[in-house]
Amino acid sequence: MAHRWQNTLTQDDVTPEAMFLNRRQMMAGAAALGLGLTAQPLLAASLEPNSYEDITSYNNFYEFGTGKDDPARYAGSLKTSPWTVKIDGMVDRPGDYSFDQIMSKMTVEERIYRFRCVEAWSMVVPWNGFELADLLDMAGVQSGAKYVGFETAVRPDEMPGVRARVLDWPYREGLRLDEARHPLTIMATGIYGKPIPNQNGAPLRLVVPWKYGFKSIKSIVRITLTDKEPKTSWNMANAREYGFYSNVNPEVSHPRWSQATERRIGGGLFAKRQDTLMFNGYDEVAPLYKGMDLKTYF
Ligand SMILES: Nc1nc2c(c(=O)[nH]1)N[C@H]1C(S)=C(S)[C@@H](COP(=O)(O)O)O[C@H]1N2
Ligand SMILES: [Mo]
Repeated sequence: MAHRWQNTLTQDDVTPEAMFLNRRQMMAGAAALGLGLTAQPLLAASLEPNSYEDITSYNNFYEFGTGKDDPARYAGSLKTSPWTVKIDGMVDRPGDYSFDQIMSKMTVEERIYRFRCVEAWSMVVPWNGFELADLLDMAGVQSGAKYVGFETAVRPDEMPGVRARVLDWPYREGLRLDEARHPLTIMATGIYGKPIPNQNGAPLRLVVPWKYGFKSIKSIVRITLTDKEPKTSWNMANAREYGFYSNVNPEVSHPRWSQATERRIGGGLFAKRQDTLMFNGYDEVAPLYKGMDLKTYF
């Protein structure tokens, strides 16, 4: 049966969680034997993903409340089908694209990424998704475009959190076009080979693994190409604490806490904190910021 979160024409059938785990053990075994491995499996072997339970029960999704367990409790009321993403601004083919229309054109793959929240906790998540660059190409980015803006759905009837004015809804995020087109930047549509749960941003959400988690905006309904830096929710709420770039950087403290270390979710109460890595360990993005003072453009 065709699953609506992935394109069965270009992708093998969904990876069941059990198979996924077996494959990981295989990779670890192969690594121990010194067998040649490509970069992606090596990455898979070196990152121990959090459990499905951790990933889907400890969440930030303020449209459903500010508590970590509010999204899992309340996001079930979000109606994610049918779903439409408006792509507008500086594109050749603006329009309302249905989720199914998008998925019929995209190639879904698995990406195991570290995920670092600005609150200094972290997880490792096995996402399923496609590269944002492919979606941008589908709409045809015009030559003057320099930024991409994103917006989350606002549905007071389905989202109890938006009745409170904690943020100026819709939740907004943005990337520079070169960040958006970077091959690490994905739109996630699944976790552990299952459709992405509502609390994690169904039916599609951004994942930018070298930036603090709040940049990875959930349940996207609008993508706008522009030549001006888009307004972003956390920067609008508190510009001193949350910049537009928000690259993970252990050397730049949040005004109220250090970013040098992080607490890995699922490690237990007495687990040792681990060091936070520059760009969350994704050094390949460093050239994007060449010549920029990352203390000023934080
Ligand atoms: N629309 C929307 N997107 C959002 C948020 C939110 O409150 N609303 N929270 C952000 C924050 S702060 C984090 S850490 C991540 C959490 O993603 P997760 O719950 O899948 O781990 O989602 C981000 N995307
Ligand atoms: Mo976060």
